[in-house]
Amino acid sequence: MNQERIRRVIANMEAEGLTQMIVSSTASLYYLTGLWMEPHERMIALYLDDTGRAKLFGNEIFGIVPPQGLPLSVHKDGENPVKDLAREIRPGKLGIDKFWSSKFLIGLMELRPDMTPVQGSGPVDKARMRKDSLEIEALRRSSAFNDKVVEQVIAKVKEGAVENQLAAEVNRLYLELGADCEGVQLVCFGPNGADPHHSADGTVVKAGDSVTFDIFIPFNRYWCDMTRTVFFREAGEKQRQVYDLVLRANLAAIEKIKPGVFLSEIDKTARDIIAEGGYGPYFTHRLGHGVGLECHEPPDVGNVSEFPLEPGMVFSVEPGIYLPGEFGVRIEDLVLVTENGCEVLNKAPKELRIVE
Ligand SMILES: [Mn+2]
Repeated sequence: MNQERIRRVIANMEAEGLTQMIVSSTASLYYLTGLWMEPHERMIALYLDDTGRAKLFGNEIFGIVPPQGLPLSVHKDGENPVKDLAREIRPGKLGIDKFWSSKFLIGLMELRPDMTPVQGSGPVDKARMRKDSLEIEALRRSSAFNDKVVEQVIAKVKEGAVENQLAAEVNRLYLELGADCEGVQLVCFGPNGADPHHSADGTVVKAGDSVTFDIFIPFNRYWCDMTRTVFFREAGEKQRQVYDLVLRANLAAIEKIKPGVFLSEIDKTARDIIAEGGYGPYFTHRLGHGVGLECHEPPDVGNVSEFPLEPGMVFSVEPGIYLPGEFGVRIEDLVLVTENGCEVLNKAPKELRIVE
């Protein structure tokens, strides 16, 4: 168990008026215990109270070897998975991890009608928002790999290039550098770029297409996530104008980042620039999201994100403009909030590029 992290989680519990909770998400459990477990439909739960008493409950099939000092209670398939957990909890409020399956929660409520479940992800999510030095090193390293990969794949945008073949190439390059797995990489040509989540298909590149790469994977559990948009052979006046606007939004938002500023202000900085340029309705998503053990994790960088920035936060800054039937531009970097500003983890160039 990482005692420093547990200590921060308990302080967050106290701030939220929680005396006990259940941590169940794979990433949060790993964060606290160092155990990476994907339970799928089976049950896993770490019980934690405000005195620091912790106990892990899981199916025997996981073969859990708990870290020293963490008691483990094992159940088998066919048994009620929450039976032992129900004995452990105290009456009153119990914080529940946001993705814990309702089948376990309802089972627990049936056994313990004196327990009141409440949202319980906050304490761990907030601790995870401020990365410690080990995490920062891992995130820097992942983004450095991403910078390499994006350059190598941009160099492959040539006559006859196909979206899904470039996406496969990104995964191949990632694995070569030691990525944990393969992922779903977004590669979008021309009008496909107007869909922020277009999945790479058999589309072949044409002269004048915008080419967007949004590529992300974990290395050693910590994610990178970056987007670059280039143009194939030529870029028209409108494409240049839109690119310039998105780049200015990206740079202005980054410029604004320092401890104490609200996340919503960072979002607004980028959004105002795009709106003033006349494309407000075409920037359809939040500015960014936290990144760490998950590709998308708190905090949200959006217009309702009333969190002040704190040193150690890592999140994406990814303004975009999406013009249906025409093209799309998104430029995304990961940033680390420092004591007096921020460090941009991605170094791949951002000036407008026309390839081949
Ligand atoms: Mn992203």
